[in-house]
Amino acid sequence: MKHTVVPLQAPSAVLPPLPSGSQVIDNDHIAAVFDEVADLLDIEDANPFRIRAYRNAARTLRALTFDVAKTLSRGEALPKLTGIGVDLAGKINEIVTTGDCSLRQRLRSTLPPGLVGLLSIAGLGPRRVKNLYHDLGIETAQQLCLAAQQGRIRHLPGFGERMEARLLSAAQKGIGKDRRLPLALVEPMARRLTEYLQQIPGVEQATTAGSLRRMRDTVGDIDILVVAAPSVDVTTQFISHPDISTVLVKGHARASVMLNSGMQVDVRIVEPAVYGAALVYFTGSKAHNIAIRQRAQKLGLKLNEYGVFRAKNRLASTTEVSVYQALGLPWITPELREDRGEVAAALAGHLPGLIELTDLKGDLHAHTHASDGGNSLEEMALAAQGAGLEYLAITDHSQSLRVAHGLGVEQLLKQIDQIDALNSRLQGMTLLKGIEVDILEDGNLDLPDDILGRLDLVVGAVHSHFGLTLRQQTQRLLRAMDHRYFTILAHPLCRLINERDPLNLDLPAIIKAAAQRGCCLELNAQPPRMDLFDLQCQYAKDEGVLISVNSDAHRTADFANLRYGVAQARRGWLEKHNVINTRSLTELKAWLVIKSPTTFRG
Ligand code: DGT
Ligand code: CA
Ligand code: CA
Repeated sequence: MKHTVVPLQAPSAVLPPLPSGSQVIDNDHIAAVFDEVADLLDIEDANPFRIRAYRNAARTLRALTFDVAKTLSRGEALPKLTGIGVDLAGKINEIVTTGDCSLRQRLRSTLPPGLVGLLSIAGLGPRRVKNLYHDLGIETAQQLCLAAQQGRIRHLPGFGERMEARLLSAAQKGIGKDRRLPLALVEPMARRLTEYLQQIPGVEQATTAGSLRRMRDTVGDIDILVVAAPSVDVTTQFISHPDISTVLVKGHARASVMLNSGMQVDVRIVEPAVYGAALVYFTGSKAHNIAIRQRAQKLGLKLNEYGVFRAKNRLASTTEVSVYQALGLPWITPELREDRGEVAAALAGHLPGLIELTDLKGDLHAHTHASDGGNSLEEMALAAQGAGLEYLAITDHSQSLRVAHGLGVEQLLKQIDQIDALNSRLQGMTLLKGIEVDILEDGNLDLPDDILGRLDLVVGAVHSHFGLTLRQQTQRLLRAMDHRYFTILAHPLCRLINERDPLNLDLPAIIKAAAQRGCCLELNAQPPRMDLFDLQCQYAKDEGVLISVNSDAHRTADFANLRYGVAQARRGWLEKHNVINTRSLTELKAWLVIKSPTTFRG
């Protein structure tokens, strides 16, 4: 992930847009352009002398007592200035006459667009941005927050725990304003608040509700339900939390605030006696609440956030189980509460037996430092084992993905040997040989058949040409899936939450094709991906397609993300048998053999 081949959009501006060529540009502005060029060259690891030349020139320009643009507009030549030779004088001319400098434009268009934005985060200079990008693949403020929350930044040379905390707080500023954030990013924000609330004397419990409790892939705002006696003043203490920037509402039984991150938080305080009913209500979804209220009406009952009532008589309110029971329903897990048939299924006794994290026996998509990962084969194997898995497929990138140091045939052959050698030493963990092979623009795969045929499995993925038309993109994927060694389509939609839209695809056609060809579709558990979406998993399941819930781990810590994948799978109604990597290694190997070319190729 964090492949640098995101489509090149207009980079977010650090500088104000440059005036058009006809306007006069002052020395400070030219200096700012040179400073940015120096920053960008620094991130690009350019020659230090060249970088210093731009910084020195910027300093010289700021110290001048005359206006460069005015001099040039009078048709006069610039006097000889310290540190500004022919080349830089030409650049000054270019900025003054065209309004911009082509070098700056080129640098901005070849570096991931988010990097320029990272430079504006307090505490981050080009050197640190470069380290974050090269060592952890961090390109955007959102990715920086996620990495900081996971404690991955402190280990970089020259960073440390305090710097990580400072960067997290700086990078979070405003990130959640006007947009939904990935679940994994919001969870720790909510945890800090619930832990704080929990410590307030008289508070019995503080629980997250809303979309966060339903484990939706993105969260609009944080909802917290607090249980306390009415005599306890919860909100006065709550609003003194350091993460809070603005108090929107403050009453005795509720508060709404904005965090520094721009996320809104709604807190409701209830008495223990109505906890269950309130939790059902504030967990939602709204659509589910409406569906169960209709169920209550059918039974001649009334349902609200205080309980289930027959006339004035309260039948249930203390626990969620009792509330559902009073409606003649079994307890419904929060992930299913979306009004997508769960009430009817509950009534009929047909609620799915949803997959659990402990059902996963392996992971079929992971990287090592052979491509853009951060750890060795052995480190990844041991970390996967530590996460409770018995097998792990190593699927580094293929050659055409140059920014991720994709593997060519020779390197892959070498890795195959390394995996064989390591497998003979490992106990209770088996590495499978795979590749995350690029699906090229025409639907061909990025490596020849004779090498793909030597692997245990082939994970195909799109990392370029995101903007094809619906027809072209669909044909491209169908063609790739036709390939005789194709096993799993990775992150089928290629979306990155808040950063890249899903591909333009005829997904039902892809799902049908997967069913016919016996390919799996991936549910990629990286927090910014979460791809397939929940509804699409449900659709794939109905069409008989197997899903592979994969971490796409680039580092040992990434196996922790499998939790989010399983949550999304549960939201998609998936049961253990719908997910290929719940199978034991023996069963999986048998399936991979059956899927082998001779049997499978139609
Ligand atoms: P979000 O914040 O957009 O990620 O999604 P939710 O589901 O957390 O929505 P939110 O925060 O507006 O409301 C939290 C829960 O409160 C929601 O899931 C159900 C309940 N709720 C809010 N407004 C209404 C309403 O007008 N009617 C009903 N029945 N329930 C509501
Ligand atoms: Ca919410
Ligand atoms: Ca809310």
